[in-house]
Amino acid sequence: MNKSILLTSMLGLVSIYGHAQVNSKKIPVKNTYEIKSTDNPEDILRKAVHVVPTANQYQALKNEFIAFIHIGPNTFTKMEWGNGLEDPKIFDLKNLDTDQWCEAMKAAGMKKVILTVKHHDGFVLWQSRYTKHGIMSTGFREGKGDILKDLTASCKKYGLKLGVYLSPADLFQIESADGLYGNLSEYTQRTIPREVAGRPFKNKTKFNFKVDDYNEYFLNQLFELLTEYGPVHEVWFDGAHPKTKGGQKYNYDAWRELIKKLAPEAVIFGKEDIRWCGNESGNTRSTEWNVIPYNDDPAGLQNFLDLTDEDLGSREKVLKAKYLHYQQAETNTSIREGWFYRDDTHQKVRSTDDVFDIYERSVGGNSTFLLNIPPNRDGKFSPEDVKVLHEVGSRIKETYGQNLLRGAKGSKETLDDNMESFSVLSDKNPELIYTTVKPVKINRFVIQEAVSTNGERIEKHAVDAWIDGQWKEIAHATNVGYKRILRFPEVTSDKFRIRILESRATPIISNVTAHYAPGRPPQLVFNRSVDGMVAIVPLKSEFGWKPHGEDILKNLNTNFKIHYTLDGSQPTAQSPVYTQPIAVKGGQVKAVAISTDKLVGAVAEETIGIAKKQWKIIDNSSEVDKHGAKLALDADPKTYWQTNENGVVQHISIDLGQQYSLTAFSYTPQKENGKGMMAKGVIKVSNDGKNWSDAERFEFGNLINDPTKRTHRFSKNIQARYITVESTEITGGGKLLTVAELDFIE
Ligand code: FUL
Repeated sequence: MNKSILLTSMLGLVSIYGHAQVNSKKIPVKNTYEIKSTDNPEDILRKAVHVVPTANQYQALKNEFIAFIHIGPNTFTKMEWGNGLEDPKIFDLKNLDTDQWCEAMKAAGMKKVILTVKHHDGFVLWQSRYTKHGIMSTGFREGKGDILKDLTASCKKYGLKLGVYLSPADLFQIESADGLYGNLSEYTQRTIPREVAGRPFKNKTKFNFKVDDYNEYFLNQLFELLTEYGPVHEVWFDGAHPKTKGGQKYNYDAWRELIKKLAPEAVIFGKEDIRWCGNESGNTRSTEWNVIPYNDDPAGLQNFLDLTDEDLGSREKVLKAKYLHYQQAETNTSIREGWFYRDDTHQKVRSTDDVFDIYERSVGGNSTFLLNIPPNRDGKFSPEDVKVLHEVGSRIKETYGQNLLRGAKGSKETLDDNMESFSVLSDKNPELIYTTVKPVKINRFVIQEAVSTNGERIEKHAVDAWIDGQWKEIAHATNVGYKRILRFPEVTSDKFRIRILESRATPIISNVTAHYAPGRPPQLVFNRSVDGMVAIVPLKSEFGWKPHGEDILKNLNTNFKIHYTLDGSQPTAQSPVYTQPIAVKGGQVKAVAISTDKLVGAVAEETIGIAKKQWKIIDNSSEVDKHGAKLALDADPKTYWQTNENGVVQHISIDLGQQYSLTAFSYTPQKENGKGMMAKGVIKVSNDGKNWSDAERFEFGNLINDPTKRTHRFSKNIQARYITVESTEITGGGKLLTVAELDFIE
């Protein structure tokens, strides 16, 4: 134990500075604290800073960057959500190379991989004793293949941990005549696992639970997964449900008991251990607290709600809590558009810059980064995905592998790379100063609190550099928690200072490092107006950190040029230079920023629909105040058309102004309130605006969790001047339709 640790344990928490902070009374650390009606605000704050991760949660935090794998029938049908009625034979996997997956994940610096062993369609990727709806009924290795088995072996070989995603929603069990989901079976005492002749378990543990048929099925499958593969380090329960039936309930108490016994090292996602960050786009909160207020004791909770509010754990929220519980966030997103592989031509792959940016915001924002890489129909990661994973790994190593404070003078416990030692700051003057041997050029600062022993305390902090004989603030942020990465324009100095501006108790810091990430040309995005003019602009969010009101973007503008192409080819330094919005009739636009010192940024691409200037609405089912139908065609995704709440079948008919040969159409859902998204529909065409015929049906899965623009590619070109989009199913059983934007692509 170092001196600082000894000091805290002897003194407990001391005195008050600046802002309300808790005093010396010492209480034990716990994973959950109940708030008593007699607790005053100071008592509550004291409890808040004594809420710490369990050993499993702490290990999971330390993994930082982990992988998700979505593969299943959807890989072959190109759907986001299956329907449970797929013939297993469509899962036409011929080759499988889990070593190739693991090599790439390892190169990226990932520590764990979670496989969708059963997605919502109910198809299982392992040799389960309890169903035939899965890999055993496919031609893959003559029905003997087992993806989880292959992956377990590859994980061992590459030193990766393993996790399983077992979807509670199960469309096969919902839709089949003798399906178990919601079959209203009786709750009776059942022994888990149920023995199956000829396939005994080596693990002889037995459980007795009072459950119904579907819970028994689910528990039997969990038993197989947790005893015959692994060791399993994460069990992932998705809250998404394309459908439910018969009021089916989940006996989470039984699931929890079985998991705790059979996979004692596992964290449980979607339940008490790990929560969803609230979106699937890789967005992060600027303040992510992991000490979360609850109304009921999470230890006995059956249903955990998705927590999507921007503020989950501020002091204000904490003071109203009935329970305070440590529940860390996982930032889950996909490297590709969608969770499943579709193709290598139209399905966009995130660039290295983009993935690295999400890495810094999520890992450096007190959360874990869970990145999905969907294998292709050849059972491999596609080359582009592999390239990005390798590049991200190198970027992380180059930036964070080198601590530029190494050898500096300053608090030893924060410089020793050891999460277990820490420095207790002074209450009067809560700051840390580091003096490097010689001046260093930096643009990243990393701070970690001693969360496993002393909880989350810091609410606001700033970092200064000693420049021209005085301190100059170079960055500031709110909380810290497990890890905060601060990004700022580069500075060169030999003296840096961390100032804690607000804290719930005496700040206790375990690690501090500084780094330099070479500047990169910015990522680009396209903004398109009704008349077809396309503006190419740097992505704001990446540079949205303006520590002193300096516009970093403006600085950058002088250092790079944007080049673009309109014919689908890769833009290079020889391609036209972008200076002002360009007239684009439709088709593919690609653009890249190249810096004066020849660094090439990530290529951005977008398929632009035909210009909307000539379009006229000839008919629409209804529209409500302020949400007129024309807002679906105004090229502004922030405004939207909304119909009356009178049924799932809603339509809009448009005169495109001339005949087109269309290859695809896109639907952009509104993001304001998640209401009325178009899950299914039909495209109708006409050449006179009067006589219509059905052209093609379409379906968009998973819109509620991922309300992003979706594209449906027509099976063959559609020739039309008049076109109708008609909904046939609305998300969440809704009866009104909303459309932020419609696009048609030539
Ligand atoms: C969502 C699911 O519906 C998606 O298909 C995907 O599995 C994602 C990770 O969670 O809610």
